[in-house]
Order: sequence, then C-alpha cells, then structure tokens
Amino acid sequence: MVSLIELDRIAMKPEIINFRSCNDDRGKLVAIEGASGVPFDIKRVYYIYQTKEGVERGFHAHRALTQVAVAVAGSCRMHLDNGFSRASVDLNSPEYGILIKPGVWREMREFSGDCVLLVLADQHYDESDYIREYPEFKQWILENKV
Ligand code: T46
Repeated sequence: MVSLIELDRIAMKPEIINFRSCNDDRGKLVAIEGASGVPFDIKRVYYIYQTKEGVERGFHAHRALTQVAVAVAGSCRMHLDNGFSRASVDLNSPEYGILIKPGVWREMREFSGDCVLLVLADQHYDESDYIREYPEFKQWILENKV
C-alpha cells in the first residue's frame, strides 16, 4: 500500500489508482489499459531503473502532460507540489499508481536499489512541455490558474 505524507496543513491530495491484480497459485499479474486502467489513452511508456544511491530526479512540471507512475519493483518517494500545497507519496507497490496531472512540480528521491519506476504518459516526449525552473513554474501556475 502506498503511503501519503502530508507536508502542508492543507496538503494537496494526490490521486492514487489501485490496479486490479489477477492472483493465482502462479503469482500475480496486473494489466493496465488506456482509458479504463488509467484515465487517458497511453501514448508513451518509460521506466527509470538502476538509480544510483542518493540520486534525486524530476525537479520539473509539465504544461500539458498527464502521467501515471508505478513502482513495479522496489520503492521511491514522489514529492508533489501544485504551487499552493505539497505532499509526498511513497510508491512501493506494483498495485498502486499515482496520477500526476499538468501543473504539478515533481521530485523523486529515496530510490531503493531495485526500484523500477514505470511511467505511463498521455503524450509523446516533448521537451518544450517541461518547466524546469521552480520560479517559472510558480509564475506559470499563477498565469494559468490551474
Ligand atoms: C517525469 C518523471 C517522473 C527521452 O528521450 N524520452 C522520454 O520519454 C523521457 C521521459 C526522457 N527522455 C530523455 C531526456 C533526458 O535526456 O531521458 C533523459 C532523462 O530525462 P529526465 O531528466 O527528464 O528524467 P527525470 O527522471 O528527471 O523525469 C522523468 C520524465 O522526464 C518526467 O516527465 O515526470 O520522470
């Protein structure tokens, strides 16, 4: 089960998706389909793995991209910030994903050595969709009222 750590008094509420696992005497299988398993058609899949000890990733927001991240092995901590409030989620189960909508700053840290972080995205890769400077992110939030 993922755990949520609230950083602010009025913390943002990250949306956690619980995937149905098909369990039998051979083990477990999770199938994720676009539009039903996650709330968008999946256009891109990538995964982050063999993350070195102490590494922190992310440190950006997206203007339009929506994603779901799942720790299919191991664990990591996802820190989210919508410009007004913040929350951290420990991703540690292949049965739970976190929905990350546009306009959310994310930082990932505390990767276990065996962590495989699978990410499903609703758009192809586009560097121009990234906001990589925090002050620019805050300004974008104010201008776009998300
Ligand atoms: C996000 C978090 C959770 C590609 O060529 N194609 C891709 O689809 C992606 C995602 C990355 N790349 C290249 C771009 C960089 O040269 O891979 C390199 C590492 O990407 P980045 O530094 O953006 O990785 P993270 O871990 O900081 O962020 C990634 C995603 O980029 C981002 O959208 O939400 O994971």
